[in-house]
Amino acid sequence: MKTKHRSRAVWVLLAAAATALALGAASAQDKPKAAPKAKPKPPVTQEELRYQAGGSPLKGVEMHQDINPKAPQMTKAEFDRARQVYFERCAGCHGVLRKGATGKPLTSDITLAKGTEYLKVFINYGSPAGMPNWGTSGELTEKEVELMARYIQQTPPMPPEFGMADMKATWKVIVPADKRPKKRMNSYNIENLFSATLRDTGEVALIDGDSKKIINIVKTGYAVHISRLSASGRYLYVIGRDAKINLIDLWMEKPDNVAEIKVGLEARSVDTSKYKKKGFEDKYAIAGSYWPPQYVIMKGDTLEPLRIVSTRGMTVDTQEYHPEPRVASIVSSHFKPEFVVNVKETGQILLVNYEDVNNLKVTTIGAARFLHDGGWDATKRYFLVAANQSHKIAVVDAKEGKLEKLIDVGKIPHPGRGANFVHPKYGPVWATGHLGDETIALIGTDPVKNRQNAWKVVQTLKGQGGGSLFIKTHPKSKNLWVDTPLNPDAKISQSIAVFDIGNLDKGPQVLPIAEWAGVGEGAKRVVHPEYNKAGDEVWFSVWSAKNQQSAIVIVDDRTRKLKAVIKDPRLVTPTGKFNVYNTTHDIY
Ligand code: DHE
Repeated sequence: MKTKHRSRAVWVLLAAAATALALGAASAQDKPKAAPKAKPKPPVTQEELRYQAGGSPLKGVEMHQDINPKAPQMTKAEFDRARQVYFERCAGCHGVLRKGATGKPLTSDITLAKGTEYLKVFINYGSPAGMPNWGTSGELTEKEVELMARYIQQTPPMPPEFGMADMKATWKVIVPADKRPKKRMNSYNIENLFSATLRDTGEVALIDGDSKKIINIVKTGYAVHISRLSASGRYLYVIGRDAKINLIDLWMEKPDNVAEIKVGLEARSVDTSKYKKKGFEDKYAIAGSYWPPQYVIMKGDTLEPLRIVSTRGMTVDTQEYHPEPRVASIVSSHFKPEFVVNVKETGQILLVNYEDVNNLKVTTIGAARFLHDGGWDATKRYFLVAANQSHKIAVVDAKEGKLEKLIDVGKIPHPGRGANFVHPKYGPVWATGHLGDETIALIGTDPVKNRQNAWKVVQTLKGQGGGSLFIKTHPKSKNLWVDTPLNPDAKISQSIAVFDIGNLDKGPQVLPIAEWAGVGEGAKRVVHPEYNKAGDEVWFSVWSAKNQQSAIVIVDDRTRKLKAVIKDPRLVTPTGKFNVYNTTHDIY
């Protein structure tokens, strides 16, 4: 495929250029020392970098400078500036405490041994293993490169912890539960409402899926990330990267915030109790944080924090202590009163039984490192989650409470919640796209009637290219939609690939979604397909910069033709969209 060759060529060129520059510069400036070694692992792609190297809200948090006499001197002002750059550019890959995540560890025992000159070369020119060339790309000035080389030899500053008292101090019940409506006070078809992330304004747009009109724009946390629904579909939970959760009551005349809390300093995931049998419906909410590494169980209708549990612990493979294992995705079991909590850096999956929150029972399932996002199979018994840097999908049997299988897939799987459909040849499958390559892996999910295909990649499709984040279908649809918003080629990032489930071998049709939006200049990345309740429309975000026009494009699922475009000056940087019915019932 042309695209495949082009993206590969870009990576090879980048890697070769970085090697040549890094080695050349090292030999000129730093002769006696060994040049930075080329690691055997494949280079980090541009797609991956764009995804990981986002700013962290920790950049604004005050942290103590611990003076290490062996480290090069830094004034407080220099230290603070470098810390800000670190949390804006580096923490996503190297971790808050520099213990290493996608990127290498940068603890001071390692960096002090390398020395300032060596580190300057590394930061300036990057490395074929994936370190960006921060200096030569112009992202950092010469002065900043030198500053960062000194900074990473200091003892990593530790952000503060965030315990019960901190949470309670931020907790606000805006409308007490007994003052809320006793029945639905609006005439919206709530089940077909969409909560759309407005990433850079820290808001969600509540959009009526029937009329396509914006009902309300609700203020939420910083760089808001995802929305999830309570089991009844009444309450909407929104979490920002700053770990602020907003609880929105969809029964109000104009749905709006009724409670809020901050559960940490940085977070990505929230979910609610979905086990129906013992009255757990809408009873609890759970949120996981990146910093501090912990999860908290809250009262579902007020967000009152009840139990905080740390995720610090041992890695699944080398069984070493990890001080900052971030909580990635959380889903809620339909089989048991359990949350499935995925701990990224340790690779452990926790089944947290919430039957008695004062005596929590937690089953720890060893999977693989760098757990990220995932979803249920169609029966909702099995949870499939990407261990992204391990290039694997882990399958958990939520009924038996055990690891079912670890499956090798393509480079850096990124399913969102994945896509379930019945393959004409292999029976029920769940699909994931990849950030690091153009493939789409279809995994058999039926160990009863299609045993020979269960927990195997039964087919690999070729999409438009790497940089895929989300894949989607619907039980009523014959289409499989795959986005590629992080592909470096604008043609690919601005369009969508759609496969015919009945004839997957035919290859995809490509639809120019960004062009259909008619928004003029901009990055116009097409991201996150989401169905309406009926399963006959697919919604896409056309995601441009904050100061440029964005839009939501709605496609008729049967004809694959443009149905509507939502354009509004308030729709700033729309990314994820969450249909109330599909999110409540985990339909994807
Ligand atoms: Fe996400 C889900 C983490 C960047 C849009 N993202 C998730 C989940 C995690 C995560 C752990 C799973 C939550 C769950 O299911 O409980 N995302 C991260 C990051 O750490 C990362 C790489 C870097 C960062 O700085 O945050 C990151 N994510 C992004 C984006 O840049 C995206 C594309 C745009 C945006 O809005 O920020 C983005 N992430 C999303 C979306 C989902 C998501 C839309 C939910 C998908 C779904 O269908 O459930």
